[in-house]
Amino acid sequence: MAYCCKCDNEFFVALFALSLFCTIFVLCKNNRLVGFRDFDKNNLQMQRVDEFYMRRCLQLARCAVGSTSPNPQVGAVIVCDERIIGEGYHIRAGEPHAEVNAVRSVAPTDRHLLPQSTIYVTLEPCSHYGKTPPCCDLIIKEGIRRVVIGTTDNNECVKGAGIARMKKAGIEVVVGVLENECYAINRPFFTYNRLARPAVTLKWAQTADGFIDVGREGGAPLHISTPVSQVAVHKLRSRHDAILVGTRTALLDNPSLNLRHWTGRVPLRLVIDRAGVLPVGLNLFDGSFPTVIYTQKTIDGKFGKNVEQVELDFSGDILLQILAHLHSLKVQSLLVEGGAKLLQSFIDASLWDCARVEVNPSLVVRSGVAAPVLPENSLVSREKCDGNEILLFSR
Ligand code: AOF
Ligand code: ZN
Repeated sequence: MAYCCKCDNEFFVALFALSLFCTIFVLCKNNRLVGFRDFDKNNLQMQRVDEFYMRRCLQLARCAVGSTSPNPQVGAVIVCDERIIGEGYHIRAGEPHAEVNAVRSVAPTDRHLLPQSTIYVTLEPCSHYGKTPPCCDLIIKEGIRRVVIGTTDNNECVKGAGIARMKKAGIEVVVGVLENECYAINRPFFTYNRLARPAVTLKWAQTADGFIDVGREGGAPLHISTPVSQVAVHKLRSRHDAILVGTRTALLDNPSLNLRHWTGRVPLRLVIDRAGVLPVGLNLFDGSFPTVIYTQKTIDGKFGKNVEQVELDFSGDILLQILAHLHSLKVQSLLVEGGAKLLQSFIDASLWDCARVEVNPSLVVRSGVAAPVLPENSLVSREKCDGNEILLFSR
């Protein structure tokens, strides 16, 4: 009988392929195929753990709300074997960053654990010498083996350089855990860096039929807010670096633009007075807090302490000049409180980021100063506050 070696080989190859196929089939059926499934499971578990600790970082970062500008709010947590061994947050500009406070908080008995630890931080660790030294160098020096970051820092001096330096030092770096939340806590900071201007919030209150005031040349303003919703307004003020009003609002309402129903830092008070008509007796010029007057021509000796006059070219675009001036002062967030003309000019120039509009549903005046008009489709949320409706818009 002729012996065919080729047929024999083909037979064994076919048999081998069949047995391999059967083995894979059985393993898959019984969920026993190690590899992708376990890898996915571990990855998912790791992601959940990372998000858990990042949430704690966000809690910490929020402890400094309203106090860090022009720096961002940042929280950091150091974890070893599922135990938080250190945590901290950035409290005030000029003071240590979150990572520094977290490292400092580690007990002497736990310091040796740092090389086996993960540091979680809401913002990319900085790589530059500002008022404080680079945090990425501290992380490298301490030998921390893994860094989990919420979002990158878009400050010109950092922009990925912190991540690059840590990776180069052999550290495992994960970026983008709870990125949206980590971005949201520092929206003004990111806007300021991205657009070279402060983030602009527009704020007004209006009647049910769309007026912000009755037409008046004196007398008391219309009460649209309630005592409770006023508290929310002052809280909003405390979250901004500066507040701006126009000449007519300053003259008719005589606002103080300070914080009476909430605590915190009083924003820089700003008023536009092109022709220098505002009387020195206004609350804005009481010297209790700094005030800037944007004017065409400064008047010597008219105002006391804490009042500065800044000249603008009123034949040009004054909004851009104001925003540029505020950028130079490192003002990252501006609240525009009126009047209607000034608010509308920010809307028309697309120089706004969000708006808070309070509507009193039971107040109808039929005529007066019409409320500004925002672009269609910009409403993002509505909620109730003491019977009034608070509408939030975003561009
Ligand atoms: C961090 N962690 O907690 C903060 C960071 O003048 P400095 O030294 O305080 O630097 C300010 C810049 O550092 C700030 O603009 C931002 O880019 C970053 N802030 N970085 O690693 C922190 N607050
Ligand atoms: Zn830093």
